[in-house]
Amino acid sequence: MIKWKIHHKKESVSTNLDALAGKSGDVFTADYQSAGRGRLDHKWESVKGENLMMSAVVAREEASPEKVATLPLVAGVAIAEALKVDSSLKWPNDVWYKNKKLAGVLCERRGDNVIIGIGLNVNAYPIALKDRSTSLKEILGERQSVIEIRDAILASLSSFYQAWLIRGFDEHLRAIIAKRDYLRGKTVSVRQTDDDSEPIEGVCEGIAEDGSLLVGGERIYAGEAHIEGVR
Ligand code: BT5
Repeated sequence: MIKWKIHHKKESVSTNLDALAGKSGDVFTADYQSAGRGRLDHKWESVKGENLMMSAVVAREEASPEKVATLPLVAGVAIAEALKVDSSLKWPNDVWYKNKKLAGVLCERRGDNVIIGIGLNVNAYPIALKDRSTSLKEILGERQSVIEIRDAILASLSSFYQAWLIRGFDEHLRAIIAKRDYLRGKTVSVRQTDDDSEPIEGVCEGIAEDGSLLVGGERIYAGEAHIEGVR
């Protein structure tokens, strides 16, 4: 088990920025982020004091960039397995409950480390995103302890991360992910991040051994997937 060391702030700009000063095993948390980040130029919205925002630092070790590409999925499944709700994983880095987003993961490679940023709506979701986000409180009907959930996720992250370091993105891990795969079997439209091409549309066949999304026989490495009727 990784022995995590927590560094908490009431207010941060972004815990992923705080984590730049960390070493392997450090975890940076905050009650509020003034400029929480998602992928690309997306924002991660805070609701003061209500939710989990944390960035765990792990050693990159000998993990190749290709291998690190599967880490957001490993973090996502670690979150999903730690929660007491039946959540799904939405490629590449989200945890959803039914048709709403519950948590997001932002992994960044920095020097010898990877920063695993996790935002999870524990007791509130941003009002402006009410049509497409939810919280554990909304699902379970009562307030949840942010600290208990933080600790459950860190324990789960520790075991999934260590298994991944040893065995990689193997069949066993992929089978756990496949059971929670939100997109598999659905007709999706995926806007690719790296080019200006038309979105790829087709039935999603799941996630491949390199972490890419399989749609209509094509492998998609970075992008945003949409299902008709769901924002
Ligand atoms: C993510 O990006 O989902 C990654 C979010 C990672 C946030 C954590 S918090 C701790 C650490 N420090 C940081 O600064 N970041 C990490 P992406 O897939 O790009 O999704 C971003 C999109 O999710 C936004 O464009 C909104 O549509 C939506 N969103 C923003 N805040 C949300 C929230 N609290 N709940 C649900 N959806 C949200």
